[in-house]
Amino acid sequence: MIRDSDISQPVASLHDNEKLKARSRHLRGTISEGLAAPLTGAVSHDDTLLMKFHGIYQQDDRDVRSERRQRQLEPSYQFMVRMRIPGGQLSPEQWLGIDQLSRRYAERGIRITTRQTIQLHGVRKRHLRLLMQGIRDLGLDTIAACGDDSRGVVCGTSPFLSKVHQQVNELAKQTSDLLIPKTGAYPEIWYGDEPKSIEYKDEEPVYGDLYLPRKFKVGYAIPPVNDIDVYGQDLGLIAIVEDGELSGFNICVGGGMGQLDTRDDSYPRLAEEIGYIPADEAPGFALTVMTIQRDFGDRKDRHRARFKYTLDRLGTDWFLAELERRRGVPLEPARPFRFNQNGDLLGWQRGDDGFWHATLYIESGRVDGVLRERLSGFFQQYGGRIRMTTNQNLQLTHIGDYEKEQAGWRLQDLDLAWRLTPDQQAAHTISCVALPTCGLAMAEAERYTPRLLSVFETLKTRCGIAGQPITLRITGCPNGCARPYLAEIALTGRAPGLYNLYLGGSFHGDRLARLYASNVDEEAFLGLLEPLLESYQAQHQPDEHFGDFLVRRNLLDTPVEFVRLT
Ligand code: SRM
Ligand code: SF4
Repeated sequence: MIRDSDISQPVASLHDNEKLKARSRHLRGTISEGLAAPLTGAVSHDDTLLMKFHGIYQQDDRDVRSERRQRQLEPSYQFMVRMRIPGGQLSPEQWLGIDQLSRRYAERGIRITTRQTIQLHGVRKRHLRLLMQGIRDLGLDTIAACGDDSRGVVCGTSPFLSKVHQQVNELAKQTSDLLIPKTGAYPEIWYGDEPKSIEYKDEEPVYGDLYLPRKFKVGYAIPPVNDIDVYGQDLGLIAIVEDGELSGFNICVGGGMGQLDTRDDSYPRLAEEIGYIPADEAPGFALTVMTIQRDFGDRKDRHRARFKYTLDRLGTDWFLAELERRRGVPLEPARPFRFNQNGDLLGWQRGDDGFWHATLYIESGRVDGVLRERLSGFFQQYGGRIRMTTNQNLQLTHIGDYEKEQAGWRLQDLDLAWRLTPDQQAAHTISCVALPTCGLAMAEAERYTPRLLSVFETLKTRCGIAGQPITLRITGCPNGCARPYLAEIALTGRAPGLYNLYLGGSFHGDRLARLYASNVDEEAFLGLLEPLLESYQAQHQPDEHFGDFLVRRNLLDTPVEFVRLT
């Protein structure tokens, strides 16, 4: 039972999701009963919400939704299962195991996400437990990959490039372990474990009965690469390296992309830098920040519940004072560092210890069909490690000098070598899943990407800037899963074939793009981009990126309004 004294808001005013969490016995609900119900492929509304905390989303195949409705059939229910892989690292055996599970239980291959983990789509209810046990047998799990909790902690660039990279990666893993929910519901429901006790009350010492008001995202970036988009995280930690050693982290708070086109009081927000902490404090520091959000986040209005809104409502000064009260010491001033890009470094790189690492381009992170076959073939004879990136790409890490040449030949043989040096524009483009699985998608994203890349390339060539990398991101709705508002050019879905066009983010991911045109189709947005790209070609300064050029020349000050949807 929750009491008013447990939280900063009266219990009666809580959002229904909060009340559901409170009575769920730490996320048990009636999930087990729902899995056993044979007459439907779905689970109850409440259990769909609780299952998110277990890393599982109920979805339906939207391509066949209306046809099934006409035939008076229930939607084609299926589940998306998201793994929690802090830092995104896997062994080849784990990859091959996931590949097998995806063939057996999922209908859409493997999907690398923008938070460097893996999702399997199209899993039927009857296969869920088998899949979850298969994931456990690989030494992995899905707990808190979704839900109102701390999501998988992301960590930038290859952990094996230097000692500092390894240390930061280890801290990311420790942070993830510290922030993970402790409920016994997960092993009980998915593995059939006996409950440790029927008293659930002490199970969640940090989260309590209500968990968090909303999701909470933590990310570690290692300059000069801002591949994780640190300014889009609820809590971002930027590694500060002094005399070749990791000294600590600059802290930034309150980033987030999600917004609703229907609410003016929802918006993407850039995380603000507030100070510096010594390196070994990082995991505990993340816990302190998360508990401030736990105690003060809005539990009435879910659209205003993210940490960014807590900060804007109560103020950064208030937050700093609360942080100091809980830590006992103020933050030190932020220290100097520099980012020079926010995409992945594709191709081969050599670490300080002499090992090689290769980053392969994977369009929209989708690994299915021939690509899945080829990657499996490669990993069957591969002695290194694997890492997913936050730009949906795949990294082969820890390849010795003597193995590099052989790995190169194998990549050639399997027609994978071109992925080390893909087309510049493709390498700087990411898109979210969207249709047909995402229930919130209003327009295509992943499935539209090949065509978008082709028409955009043609336009760039016509404007004389074919080789210029420009960050381009597309999402099927304004929620921002591909972090569009940090790109130089972004399209966010409004309706089938129609997008809002955002322009002017920075190449380093440290400035928000602005809405330039609403509800534009392909012809319209290409038409709007053409004169801007031409001006850029003719007038940009040496090394100036497209987004910086648009802002310097004030070309975004007058947004263009197009067809308004009724
Ligand atoms: Fe996301 C919801 C997919 C990264 C902001 N996101 C969803 C759901 C679960 C739709 C839903 O709620 O029903 C999508 C599932 C689609 C599907 O069929 O798989 C979904 N989000 C994804 C992924 C798979 C996109 C991708 O193509 O890679 C990413 C999975 C990350 C992971 O492994 O954990 C993904 N989502 C993000 C990011 C990027 C990031 O974290 O770096 C963001 C923006 C950052 C942020 O959180 O502000 C993001 N997703 C959202 C939001 C908006 C949240 C908000 O504050 O308003 C939603 C909607 C919601 O939560 O209500 C959402
Ligand atoms: Fe779905 Fe929207 Fe996220 Fe794309 S941005 S995956 S459409 S919620």
